[in-house]
Amino acid sequence: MKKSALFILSLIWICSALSQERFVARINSPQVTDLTIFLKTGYDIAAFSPGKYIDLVINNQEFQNLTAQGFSMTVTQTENQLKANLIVGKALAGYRTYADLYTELLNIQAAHPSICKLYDVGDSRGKEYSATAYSNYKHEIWAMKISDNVAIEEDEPCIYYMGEHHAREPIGLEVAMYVLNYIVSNYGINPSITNSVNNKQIWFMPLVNPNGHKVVTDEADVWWRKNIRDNNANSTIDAGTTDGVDLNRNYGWEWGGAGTSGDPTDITYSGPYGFSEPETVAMKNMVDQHHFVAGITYHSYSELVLFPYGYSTDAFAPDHTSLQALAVSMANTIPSAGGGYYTPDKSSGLYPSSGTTDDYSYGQRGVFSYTIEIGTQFIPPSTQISSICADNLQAALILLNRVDQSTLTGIVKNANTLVPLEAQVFVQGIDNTGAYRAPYVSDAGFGRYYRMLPDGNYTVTFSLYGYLSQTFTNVNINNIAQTILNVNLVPAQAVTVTGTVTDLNTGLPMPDATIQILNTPVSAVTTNSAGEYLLNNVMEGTFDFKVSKQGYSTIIQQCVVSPIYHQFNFQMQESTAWSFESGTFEQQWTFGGNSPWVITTETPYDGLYCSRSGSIADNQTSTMSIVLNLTASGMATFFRKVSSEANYDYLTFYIDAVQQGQWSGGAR
Ligand code: 0X9
Ligand code: ZN
Repeated sequence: MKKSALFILSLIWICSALSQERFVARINSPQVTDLTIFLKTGYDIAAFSPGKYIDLVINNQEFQNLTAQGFSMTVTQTENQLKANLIVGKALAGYRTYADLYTELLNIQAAHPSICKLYDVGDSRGKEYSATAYSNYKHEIWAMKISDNVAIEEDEPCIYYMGEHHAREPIGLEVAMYVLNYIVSNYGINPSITNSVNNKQIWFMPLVNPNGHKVVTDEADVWWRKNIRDNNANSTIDAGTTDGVDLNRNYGWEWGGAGTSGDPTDITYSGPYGFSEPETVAMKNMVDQHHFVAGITYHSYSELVLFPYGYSTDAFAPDHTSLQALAVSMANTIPSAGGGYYTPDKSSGLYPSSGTTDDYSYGQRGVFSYTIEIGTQFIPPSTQISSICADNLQAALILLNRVDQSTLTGIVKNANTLVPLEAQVFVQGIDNTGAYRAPYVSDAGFGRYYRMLPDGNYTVTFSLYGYLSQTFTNVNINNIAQTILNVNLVPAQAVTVTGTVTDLNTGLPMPDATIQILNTPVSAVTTNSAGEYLLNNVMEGTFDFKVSKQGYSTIIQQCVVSPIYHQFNFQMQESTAWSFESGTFEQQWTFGGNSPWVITTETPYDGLYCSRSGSIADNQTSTMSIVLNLTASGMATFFRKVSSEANYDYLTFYIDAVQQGQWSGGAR
């Protein structure tokens, strides 16, 4: 009796272990809509090659469900195969462990102290936890800088190479280390490399996710992708996807948007807020502190060279043309397993995902940042590591050298004191195109800027509050060399700006209207009882004035302030306006659909609050309406921000049930 009970117990255990075991299943020649379905239903998408295949990490139950739904699938990578491929230990010509990496970095630094310096750029998540489960996870994030005068921040462009955000993608660490070793060992031998080391600052962050890497190299879970944030606060590293944040969803650019999950147990969990994880903060600090112009973050797999933006198919980078050109030239050098070469694509072409390294790096700092999806499987057999690395070298060197031509560069200084200035460098035809990117500015330390552009002639404007702007026309950019344009900005004069605000309909002066000069340090003022305002110490220049008052339409108007013109009058039109600044909805609003709208502090147009649609699933709606009894005709306007699946999910605006407008994707 006892024996059979034991037997049954162990049988059940084996069955559940088998059904829980995950593997990669491939759907060949998928329909365009298939990927959308898997993205929406929260599947773990291993890879996607447009038109060719979708790979999913699933278990037996999911395999059966999908087969029942009519998908024809083949298993391409089993857990045992991953483990067999994963020969661990550098001594075995396998994948580096954290310890291998650290020892090697120290050795490289010791052997080449004049050009290599190792920096501890932050703690891993595991280092913060005290529970015993984390005692072997006290890893640091290491960054190696390679340059002459390596201990000094020089006036030279910085380039980065990062490896392994995702734990199950250890080939990224290998490729980053291969490029590092190649550069170090060719210094003083290969003139091009010597030149790059002398005139650039090259940063390697080969292992972004050391905790996750350990989970994989220990074979505790070879499917691990995220870091090891203790989501359920139980002080242990839970099997499956319960713990961890997807580090490539945790960057603070369009954080939490398309292609991310707010559910901690999901494989693409973006974390509680942007930059919540120490690993991404380490990278943020790097990008904020050094003058990067280009970088690669290595992932696997799909044989792709991806460039920003990735958060929406509709959001094109202002630098799209030159970003794409560089992706094409890199991709054309990396041989694909099935013949041909890697495919260059805008990141969202793979699938839209938000909060990624590249979108932050490019969006915030204008860095030409790329994701290279290496190979055709998560963990290629260790025997293939060296050839895969060698195949990726040339692309890394092309990126390294991009800034040497088809680039506008120079230093911006104060014309009187020659102190370097952090000035905006605006290129017509580039910066006024595409989706939002933070204005490109020269660095504070040297006043240096780099603009990598398509060849041609440009009009470029240099501006900084407190200085007179300067515009240069016919600035020629070519592939022979850099174009150098040093600019000395002349300090502007301070003037007193005055004016009046009146009611458009009555002509009467308007007290208590607020006047702001946007994007300047000038403090806002309000009009007095005669509708007059006065702003002291405004520097001459061209600015957007914002005039607002409760019950009136806000005015945003460009004004050119100079010692001659410094009086600006405004007329405001009465309107019924809602800005949700009380933090709750006024009672006139009604809600419908599957989920009501909510008041949030996320991305308000002005003030602290705005209204956001409720979270909904497929074929659901979230509506917000108001009844207005108007005595005269008028205009209805609103500010909106849309982040949805382009051409599938829409924000729609109706008046009296007649559709007035519709927006989808990343449209603003
Ligand atoms: O999903 C990711 O983070 C990357 N793929 S991976 O299979 N290595 O996980 C791709 C990120 C590229 N960016 C976008 N698709 N937006
Ligand atoms: Zn990845």
